[in-house]
Amino acid sequence: MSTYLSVTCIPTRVSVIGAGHVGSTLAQRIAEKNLADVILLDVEAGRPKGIALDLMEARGLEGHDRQIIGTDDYRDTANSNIVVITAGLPRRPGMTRDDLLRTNAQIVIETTQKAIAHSPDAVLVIITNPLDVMTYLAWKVSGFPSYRVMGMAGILDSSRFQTFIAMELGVSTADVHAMVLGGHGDLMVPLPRFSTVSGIPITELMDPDTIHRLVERTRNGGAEIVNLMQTGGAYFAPASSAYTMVESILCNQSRLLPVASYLSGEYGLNDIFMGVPAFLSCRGIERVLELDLKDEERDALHQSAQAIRHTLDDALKMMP
Ligand code: TXD
Repeated sequence: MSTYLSVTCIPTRVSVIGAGHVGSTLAQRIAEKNLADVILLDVEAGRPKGIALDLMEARGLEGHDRQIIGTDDYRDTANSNIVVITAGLPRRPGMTRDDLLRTNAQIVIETTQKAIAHSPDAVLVIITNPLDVMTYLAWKVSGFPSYRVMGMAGILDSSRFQTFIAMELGVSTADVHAMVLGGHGDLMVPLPRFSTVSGIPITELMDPDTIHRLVERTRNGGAEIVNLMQTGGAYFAPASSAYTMVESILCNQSRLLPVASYLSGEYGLNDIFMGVPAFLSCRGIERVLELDLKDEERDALHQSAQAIRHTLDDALKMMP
């Protein structure tokens, strides 16, 4: 009889809370790129279970052996390395902005509390809108150190800017690097000076009017897709953006990515989550990078912060 070495195999686990468009597409990306096992959770068990089974049945064709579990039971999410919160409601007819804020705030608070009870050492990645405010609430209720909580938006906004630059110049997206900071809203701050084609700032490749047009299209990137689709919003690029964060954390890549990070003095801002460049490693946010901004760029960032602060104050007032 042969003797087998007794080893404990602990698979890498990512829990995705909310099995809607973004959540299910993210689950697919994580499993099919063979990055980690995925637990997909939603309020009702049927949808996540069905999606998980569907993804499992594609494993042979996609060439991986990752486990995908669908559930409505937080116990199944235990010991996740990363918890991604995508749970939330879209705005419905007759619903005010405040109604949506209150509803999503309650959902994010509840799902964060339940998820971290079973994964106290996880890194939290928030996706639910309004993004910067929801990330703050999740951090507050989690009691986690701020480097273990972050929000996804800047990568998506930068990816949109990158696409528009590549389309305008007719060059490969691979050669374009774009940087968008600030909140995930109308006042986000695309930075042309820090956006390049093979290292050349776009300010040397395009006239100011063209850049302005691309900046405006980036700011309206989400709305452009909602208007085209009529029901629902973007989810492929958002899922790819979240995947990029998850990969950088799990693989300890230390990629420099714009993410909603907690600021305590950086850029002259305090006690707020907002999109800034940060290094993502297995610990979470390794370090926020402070760019040397021009006065007008800094002013734009502060204006964006003011808008987040305003919504955050409203959200905090609504909380019990
Ligand atoms: O850049 C970004 N951060 C964003 C944010 C880009 C795209 C989408 N963005 C926001 O993510 C969007 O405005 C929403 O707030 C979330 C999720 O978007 P998605 O398109 O995936 O929404 P869906 O398809 O409506 O899915 C939401 C799911 C749905 O299956 C609900 O049943 C579930 O969330 N849900 C819950 N799951 C668990 N627990 C609770 N309480 C719950 N409530 C709703």
